[in-house]
Amino acid sequence: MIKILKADITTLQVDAIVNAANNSLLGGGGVDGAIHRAAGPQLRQYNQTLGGCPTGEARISPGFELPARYVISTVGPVWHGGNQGEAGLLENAYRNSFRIAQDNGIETIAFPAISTGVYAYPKEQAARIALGAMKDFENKFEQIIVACHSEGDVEIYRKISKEFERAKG
Ligand code: AR6
Repeated sequence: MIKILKADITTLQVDAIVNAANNSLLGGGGVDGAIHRAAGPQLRQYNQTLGGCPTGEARISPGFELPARYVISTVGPVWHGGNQGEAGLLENAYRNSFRIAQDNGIETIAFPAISTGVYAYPKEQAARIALGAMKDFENKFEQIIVACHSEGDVEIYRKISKEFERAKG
């Protein structure tokens, strides 16, 4: 089941929340900053042992002080206009997050809208890629949550979701 919600991802009681991190995995602004603040300083300490993460890949850490058991950090692409492999990299970020979740027995997982903040990926195009990957993994998970930061983002995801349903016929 895929659920689209307006939520602060740091408050969700799921097996794993996904972080839209940067290559260092050591924290930043946006959702990354919020997750590091809520998890506490141990997340940064733990991530220092991981040695960073290339764009499109994912790494897993304990959730520390978060209600979620794990944080899966992935790095989405910076938007440079769309001709620099951004779509493939964003898709990889979602798919590799799902794969590492499966490897760790995770059944409930929440995602933010990766790359659509500081990294400036156009929101509708990003939602189409996110929901496409989510549909492919839907039957492998008990619950997949899209944690939107605003009502506007909820509307974008709902609209794209309806497009997918219609295309399915
Ligand atoms: N819960 C859910 N979504 C959130 C939250 C939250 N608490 N806070 C922000 N968002 P961004 P990016 C949404 O900029 O574009 C960091 O500095 C936000 O509204 O967090 O992948 C990293 O260290 C937007 O829809 O991530 C990197 O340097 C979405 O999360 C860089 O930003 C993603 O926005 C990554 O940029």
